[in-house]
Amino acid sequence: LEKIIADKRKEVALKKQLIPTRQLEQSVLFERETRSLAKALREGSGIIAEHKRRSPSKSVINNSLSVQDVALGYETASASGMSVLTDGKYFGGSLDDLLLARAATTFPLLRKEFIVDEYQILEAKAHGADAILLIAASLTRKEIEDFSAFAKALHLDVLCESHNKEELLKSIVPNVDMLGINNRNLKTFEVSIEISKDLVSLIPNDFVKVSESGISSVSAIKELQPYGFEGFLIGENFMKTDDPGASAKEFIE
Ligand code: IGP
Repeated sequence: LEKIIADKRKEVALKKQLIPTRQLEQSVLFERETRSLAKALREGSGIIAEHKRRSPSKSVINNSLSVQDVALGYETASASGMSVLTDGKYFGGSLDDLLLARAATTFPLLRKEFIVDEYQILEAKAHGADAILLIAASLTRKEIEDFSAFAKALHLDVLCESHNKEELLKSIVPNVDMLGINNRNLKTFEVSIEISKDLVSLIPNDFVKVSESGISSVSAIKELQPYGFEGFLIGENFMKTDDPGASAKEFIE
């Protein structure tokens, strides 16, 4: 994770020089009215289905699908929203993926990225996102406060993810809408949904509670719901199949 963050800081510094914020703010999508992912989770299936080509822990998951088809499949399956990984180096994603997912659908989109700078929040908005992810492990409380306030001012929802008590307590910030518990340790890649169960009691009720990663069965969701989880972020389980939309549909029905 430290390496990813260090690379990301360099990447953002370079992009800032090439594409000024003014240019992002002038994009057509900057005018679009966003849709709340938090609200969609509360009112719908609760599934956030992810577009994920590869990952540091699994290498290739799926490299042969078009992001538009995946997006449309997820929307048709009644997912509450979609998470689009935009990191290139470690996940094989891009901001173009976000743009194409936006072009294909109208449901809420989450920009899944390692956010270290407000600039990336402007990029998210300019490429059609409705929500951003903040990763507590790599941010200070002050950064979580500042980035979430910045996102709110752009009418973007904020999902802040943690993996342990310290990170979670740091994430309880008024402008955060959804608190995610990542069942995967981003440092060791170990996964267990018990992490969600262990930490959930620390989350105040005004946040939408989201369990992330390693969810591969409907029974896991049934197990987590009584703990108050209303959102479930699922990537690999859908993306490893030839038709992620159809897998999501089966799962949601
Ligand atoms: C999805 P999975 O195990 O269903 O593919 O996990 C999602 O939770 C995972 O991709 C993720 C992630 C992240 C990726 C959660 N937090 C932060 C990159 C960065």
